[in-house]
Amino acid sequence: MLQIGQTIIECVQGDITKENVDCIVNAANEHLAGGGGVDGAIHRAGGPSLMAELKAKYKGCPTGSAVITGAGNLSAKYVIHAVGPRWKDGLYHEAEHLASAYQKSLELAKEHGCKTIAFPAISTGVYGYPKEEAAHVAIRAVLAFIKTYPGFEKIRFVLFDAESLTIYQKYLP
Ligand code: AR6
Repeated sequence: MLQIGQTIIECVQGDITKENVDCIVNAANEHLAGGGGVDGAIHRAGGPSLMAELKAKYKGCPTGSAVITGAGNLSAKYVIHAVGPRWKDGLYHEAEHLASAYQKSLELAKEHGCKTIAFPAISTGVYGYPKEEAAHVAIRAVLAFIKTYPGFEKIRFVLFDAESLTIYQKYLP
């Protein structure tokens, strides 16, 4: 846990669909088409209204950006669908795109008056981003954002596997 101003940044192991926060972030794809991993879990738990809203409002979402919908049956108010990069070899602006996915998510959360937000480890599943590097990028992006905007109360990284939790705990003890 790390506290900067009024913002608590913490990491926990768990299923992000169970989080009691204003908004949860999804690791989506550019087509906003749904899929496996955390995306599948969020759409299953949230119900069909998420996909209906995505289809009605958005044509897709470029890598490094994010869009927002309601959260259907989830206890969160919003789901932010962020698109992280597929990992190639680190020479294709992966870090920049990943940082941007976190930053855009935080901007949307701020615009919608959210005080609490939960992130998964975007890109570290199907998209193959090395977990340690991805954690650095994620934490750096969050710290940079809260320097300019101190209004969040809680930013949680919800890690599905023990390995990811251990990595985050090194930086957010
Ligand atoms: N709660 C929290 N984290 C989870 C959960 C959960 N319920 N389920 C999985 N994770 P991934 P990506 C972790 O593959 O790499 C989808 O098909 C998982 O262990 O969900 O960004 C999309 O539609 C991993 O650490 O997302 C895209 O096509 C992290 O979430 C593509 O996968 C991200 O893994 C996006 O790939």
